[in-house]
Amino acid sequence: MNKLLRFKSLFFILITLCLVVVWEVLLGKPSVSQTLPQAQAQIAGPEINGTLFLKQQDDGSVRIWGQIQGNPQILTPGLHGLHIHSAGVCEPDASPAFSSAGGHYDPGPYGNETPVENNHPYHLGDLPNLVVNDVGYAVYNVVTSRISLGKSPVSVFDENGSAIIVHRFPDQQKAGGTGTETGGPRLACGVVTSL
Ligand SMILES: [Cu+2]
Repeated sequence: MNKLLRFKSLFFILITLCLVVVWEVLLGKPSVSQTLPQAQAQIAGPEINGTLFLKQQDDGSVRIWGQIQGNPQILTPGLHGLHIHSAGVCEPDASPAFSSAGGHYDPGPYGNETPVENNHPYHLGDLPNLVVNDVGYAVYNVVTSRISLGKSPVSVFDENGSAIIVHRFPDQQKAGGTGTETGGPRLACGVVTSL
């Protein structure tokens, strides 16, 4: 290779590198790591529907917010247990309804998802109650540091996914409580899906 050709090749490489730097710096192309994971769950059950959104926060916690409404004869005024369950499966016709969503999300070597009473209210998927008003409408807005939407040992996006369940009764958040005291029958369900 003659000297001129080598010089031309080097020059071409340098120009290309400069253009890449200008593209990244001046045009402010966002890097993937700046985007915090988001997800949603379309909540559905007999005469109940709604949407919950989930967003990873800067501090690593996850905010969960949205609205759920239903026939007030079914989604009765007052408190209703709401949890992240261990499998991303919502089957209203399962017996009992939505039982295929499994127990409360609780991964790890000492996880104890079922029977739910054994480790309640210490599961990673245990959350504050949904508060329903007189016409069967509820706004939910909580922050939990127990789960993650990203790559993490506590990510809700594990092998079999996760689902959010709304229960008939209040979750009394009580250790050693019965199945009924953790919320009882399942009224509605939504698979957590990445946005
Ligand atoms: Cu539950």
